[in-house]
Amino acid sequence: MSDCLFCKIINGEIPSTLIYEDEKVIAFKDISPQSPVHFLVIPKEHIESADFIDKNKVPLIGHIFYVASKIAKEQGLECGYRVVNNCGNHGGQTVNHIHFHVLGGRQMMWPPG
Ligand code: DGP
Repeated sequence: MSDCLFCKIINGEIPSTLIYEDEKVIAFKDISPQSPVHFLVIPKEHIESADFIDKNKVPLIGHIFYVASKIAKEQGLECGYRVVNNCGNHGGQTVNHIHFHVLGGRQMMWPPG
């Protein structure tokens, strides 16, 4: 989508600190890190939110979790990490291209705010 911020990052129109790329997804550092390690894993295909995951997209979402854990290991998060997907207004979603936050490098608290 031409007006989507994360599509622009995928296309290289907006710079990012890319840490992983394959044919289906990219991962890059969050511009406003909430923990010592905070990166986003996103599909190259524009999917607005978790509410728009069709049945045929289920393998792609599994791939995202696979990539998230692979990168988490590479980033030294051997003590654990949190994967977060914010969906819609009440979920706190601010960018309407589905993305999974991976946060680590400190103790996470529960419940989230
Ligand atoms: P969410 O609130 O779940 O929609 O998270 C959106 C995240 O995207 C937020 O943590 C900040 C991040 N973000 C927003 N704009 C940019 C950008 O231009 N570059 C990068 N690297 N991250 C961004």
